[in-house]
Amino acid sequence: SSEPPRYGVTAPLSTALPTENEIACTHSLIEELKRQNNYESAAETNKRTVVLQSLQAIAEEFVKQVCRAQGKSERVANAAGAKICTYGSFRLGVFGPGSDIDTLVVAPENVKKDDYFKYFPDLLTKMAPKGSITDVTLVPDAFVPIIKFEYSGISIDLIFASIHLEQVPRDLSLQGQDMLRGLDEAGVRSLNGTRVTDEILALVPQTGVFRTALRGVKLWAQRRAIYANIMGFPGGVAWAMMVARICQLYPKAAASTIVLKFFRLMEKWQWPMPVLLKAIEPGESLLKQWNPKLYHQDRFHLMPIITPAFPCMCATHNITQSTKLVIQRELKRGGDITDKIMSGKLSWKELFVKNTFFAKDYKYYLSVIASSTSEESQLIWSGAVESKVRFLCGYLDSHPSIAIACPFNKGFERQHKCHTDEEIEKAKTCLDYQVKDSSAENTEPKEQHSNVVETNGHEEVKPKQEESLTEKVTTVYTTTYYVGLELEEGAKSLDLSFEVDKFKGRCIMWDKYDQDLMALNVVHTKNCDLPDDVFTEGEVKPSRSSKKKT
Ligand code: 3AT
Ligand code: MN
Ligand code: MN
Repeated sequence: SSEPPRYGVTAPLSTALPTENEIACTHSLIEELKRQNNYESAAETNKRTVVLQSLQAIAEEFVKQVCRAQGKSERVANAAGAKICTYGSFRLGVFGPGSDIDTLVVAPENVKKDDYFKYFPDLLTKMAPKGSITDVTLVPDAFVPIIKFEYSGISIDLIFASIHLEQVPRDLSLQGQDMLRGLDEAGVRSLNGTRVTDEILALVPQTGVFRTALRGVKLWAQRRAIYANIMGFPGGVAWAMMVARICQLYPKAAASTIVLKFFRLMEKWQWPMPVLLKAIEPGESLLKQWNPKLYHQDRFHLMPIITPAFPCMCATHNITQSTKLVIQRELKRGGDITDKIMSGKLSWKELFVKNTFFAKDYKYYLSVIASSTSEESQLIWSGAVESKVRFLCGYLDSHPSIAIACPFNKGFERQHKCHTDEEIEKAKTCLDYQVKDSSAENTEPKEQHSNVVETNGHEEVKPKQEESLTEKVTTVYTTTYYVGLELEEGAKSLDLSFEVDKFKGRCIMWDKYDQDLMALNVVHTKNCDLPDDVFTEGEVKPSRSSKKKT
């Protein structure tokens, strides 16, 4: 007998073929995705292929050079080899015009991380066409050590792994636990980006259907501001696994049906039952895998979505009570809209309507403002604070007066030109961005503060002003993360100082924190006091209520 291959940990829910209407809805979904600029042209994609071929040649040369430097024979150096693998949206086949290429260099065991950071950057600029490599940034001490750069205008994230083989053939497969032998945690993490994406693709019945549905889901999640692992939402890999699971349950369905079922099943999912693409198999090595029966910390995962490659891990451990609620609310909205799309009452563009996080969803916000007086320190400081905002949200979730504490999924960068100490202090809380008006109605044109330079969105950063001889101009760089607050009914006190102090303490515990350069302020902001730059064109900023404060 020729049974069809079965995907997933349970039998499918339906093996029905798509109806004509479902196929038509899939076509209109693809049309809408095209209108939304979600696909890039064939010429652009060809450029990516050329860049990857070049990186493969550079990686091989890199390994050769290291072998020679180690005194190995020319024969050994030539046979050592290297392999360029990809992960992320490029590997999944859901990349758009602005996507980077997430790339991994696999090298034989004698080539180490230090060699990578010592040799690779120079070789890159030497071997790539002149002028095509720009903005090279080395991050050797990151969670996943990485070299970032632009190659012919394409952003590249390049990570590195050294495996236990003497030779790395171009057709090497990274599947199987054997590949992880002898690796430390960092090595495993570097390899697993590719291992996980490869597994996901292997575990869905129809790759094309999966990709189209995932494009729709990713665009929806981005527009609804519920896409960002670091802030406590699912990231790209987690959304991909959710969609993949739906594809397993409806192995013959069209993409439009997958999108609808995705909303309906994920909204009603019996959390904390995990989303699994395959059974978690015991490992041969000592590497820890997700296991709430064994590990206490795994029991706190509110929406566990588990990666399919050994060691299986939870991709959504950052999700909080509030982000879970907001995600479920959005899933409901998505399902309701998609229902109407499938019955011809709405079109797909309705699904992709921008969120109303600032324009409507909350009356009160916390502004978490990381500031610094140098651009370089601001880059690392804002990153450190960003990675902690979800903890603040977690503390707030436990506050009796707070029903929801939901972070916006990205920060807002601003620059402030300050002439006095007083102005510097104001800038650190972005008060110079707030438009003060005493009138009850907020209808007159907004005054622009002269010392404000907008850096958000597509506006260009103005060049630094010349310092005049008589006055010293200090530029304060700020990055603001917003947390929307929904109060419990009848809540009276809103003293959040305990939670805020705990959060601040956690941020400044960071070993690179420098109190002379960096500051962190958390301030209450009412919806009508939100700075203009958080609103996009066509959005109406909430106005002051007609009741005047006395
Ligand atoms: P784009 O099309 O690039 O926007 P993507 O899904 O490829 O979407 P990223 O390039 O940001 O998204 O991330 C690709 C993978 O890299 C996802 C995750 O496994 C890993 N990754 C991203 N950021 C981090 C990080 N800060 N720390 C560890 N891993 C990360
Ligand atoms: Mn990417
Ligand atoms: Mn990336």
